[in-house]
Amino acid sequence: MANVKLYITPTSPYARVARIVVLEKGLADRVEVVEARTRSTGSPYYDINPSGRVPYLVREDGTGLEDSRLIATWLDNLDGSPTLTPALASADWQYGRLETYAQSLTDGLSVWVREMRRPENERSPTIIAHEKARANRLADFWGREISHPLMQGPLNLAQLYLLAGIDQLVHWGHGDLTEGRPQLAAWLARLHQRPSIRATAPGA
Ligand SMILES: N[C@@H](CCC(=O)N[C@@H](CS)C(=O)NCC(=O)O)C(=O)O
Repeated sequence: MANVKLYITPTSPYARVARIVVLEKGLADRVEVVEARTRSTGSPYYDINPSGRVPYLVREDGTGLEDSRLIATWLDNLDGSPTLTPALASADWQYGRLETYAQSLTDGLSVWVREMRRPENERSPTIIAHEKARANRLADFWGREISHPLMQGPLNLAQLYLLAGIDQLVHWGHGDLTEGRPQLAAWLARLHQRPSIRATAPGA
């Protein structure tokens, strides 16, 4: 029976990371996924999570956890054998370096998508240009670094943040960062075959 609640929106890349972890760890029976109404004045969701952001997880004892990394780490540790959240400070710091670069791309793309969803006369060309340039620099970085064994090996959060960011951009019709980056495209196509990733695709 589901006694943990995970608040999401269907298109949030951060919520998607948490949803994939629920599926990958076989926790679908224990975690109820609830759609939250974000970004709307007076939403009842603000009484549940005052920050108004998703993902947000409420444990059996009523404790609420915000932030995809914290939530993913909590879920990954429930069975006592975490697999998806290697410590940021592990060995030579390569994992932490990759995860934070992946999150940096997704953070920037979220800002970009938010701007593009505003009515045209409310958009900031400066922010759009800034995020576009950042995304292109980081996409070049990922075009090279995607061959790193940690990105090609067993699933981890670095891979999930990168995937969720790239897919989010395509979903809103703002371009495909894998275009002209064949290794990145091949990596993404491989991940798209996983059931947890298909089930959580924006708009699925
Ligand atoms: N660092 C947070 C970011 C969460 C976040 O910004 N979520 C967005 C959706 S993509 C949100 O809830 N926006 C609603 C709002 O800003 O009110 C995480 O990793 O969970």
